[in-house]
Amino acid sequence: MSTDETGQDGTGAPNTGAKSAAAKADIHGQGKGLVQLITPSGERVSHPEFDPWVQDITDEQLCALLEDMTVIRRIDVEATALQRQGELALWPPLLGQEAAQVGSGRSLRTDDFVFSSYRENGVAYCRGVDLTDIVRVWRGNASSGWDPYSINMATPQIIIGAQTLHATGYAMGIQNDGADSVAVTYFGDGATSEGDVNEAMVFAASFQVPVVFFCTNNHWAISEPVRLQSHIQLADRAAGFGIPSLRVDGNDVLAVMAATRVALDRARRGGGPTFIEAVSYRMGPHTTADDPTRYRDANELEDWAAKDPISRVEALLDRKGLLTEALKQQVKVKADAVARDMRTGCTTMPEPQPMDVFKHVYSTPNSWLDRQQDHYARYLASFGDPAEAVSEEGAR
Ligand SMILES: Cc1ncc(C[n+]2csc(CCOP(=O)(O)OP(=O)(O)O)c2C)c(N)n1
Ligand SMILES: [Mg+2]
Repeated sequence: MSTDETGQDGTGAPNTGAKSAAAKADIHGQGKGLVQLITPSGERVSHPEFDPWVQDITDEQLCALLEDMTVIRRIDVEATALQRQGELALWPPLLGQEAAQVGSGRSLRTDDFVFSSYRENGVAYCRGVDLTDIVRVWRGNASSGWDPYSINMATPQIIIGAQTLHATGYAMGIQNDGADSVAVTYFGDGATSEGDVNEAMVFAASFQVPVVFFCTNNHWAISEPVRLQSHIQLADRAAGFGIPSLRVDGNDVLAVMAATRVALDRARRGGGPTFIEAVSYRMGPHTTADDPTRYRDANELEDWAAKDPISRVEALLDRKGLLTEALKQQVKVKADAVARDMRTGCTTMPEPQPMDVFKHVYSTPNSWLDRQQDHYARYLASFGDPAEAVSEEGAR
């Protein structure tokens, strides 16, 4: 921990003035107390406490992690292009957060259940989501992308932090069932200031339920910097709830994996919740509707680009003599194929029909909705057959 409980930087200096601004920036950067196993230049550094949690990861698995991260970056680039081409209404990029998502996503068991925000498209990829389902909602084609039980991941939550309550409730269910699966909830730095997240942590701690609070500190909540949201490290907020926390380099896929495994293990053994702060950076805009150049310094982006999660795994593999042309080609082919499938799925998905608006409102029929449905069907019929209208137009 690099700060005391008053948010001071350990030098006794109060949080005012220029010195304090620097201290706060350091609190949220890659300062002391950060678990790191791969440095930005690709050096594997030893960490006695966390090394054992990833000692089973083979060179082949490291290559697979590189592939995953490259694929999700490719998905992100493709989806951003689809939005720019008018095929999607909006897209929330995850550029820079690949290690946080893959390191944690690949640590989960199939029977664990994920409750995420809108940005965890990489986690969804790890859960095996159909890529067309990822973009379905962003195309405005459906109100929900997939059946949560098909991949044990709820569809993305837009209401900031609400998913943490769902995860805690689900974890209470796991506890009642006597199962050893875990609910894992993903949210951002900004979400930690929301009532929902705080309430979820109170309940999780009170009942010691198997939930992992995975907070991706990407330094920004739209245009609000994390240093304004919290004068202490976010991981230290958990202590106030009696929840143990880990602060990990979120751009280091192995460190994230180790931390997630620690938290999952504790939860499975009945040890209750853990809060993980994955320190990363949102290298792109908040969404495709945002222009971050209006509120953040280009130097900041440059600093974080030097800590890129993908290039550091490439550097590590290179040091090991594993970054061959064949591997690079294999990863590229896979990423291109996934992006192509997503694009095809997006541009060829059938348009929803007007009456579909009544689907999935209630699980059982009810007369009130039936009446509305009949009324709407009659209203639509009053326009005649749209296909005929088009052909008459053509004949004129
Ligand atoms: C309850 C609620 N308040 C406000 C918003 C508007 N909003 C959308 S994203 C966002 C910022 C979230 O920041 P953070 O939690 O750090 O997640 P990030 O977007 O950085 O992944 C806000 C305030 C919302 N969707 N829900
Ligand atoms: Mg954020």
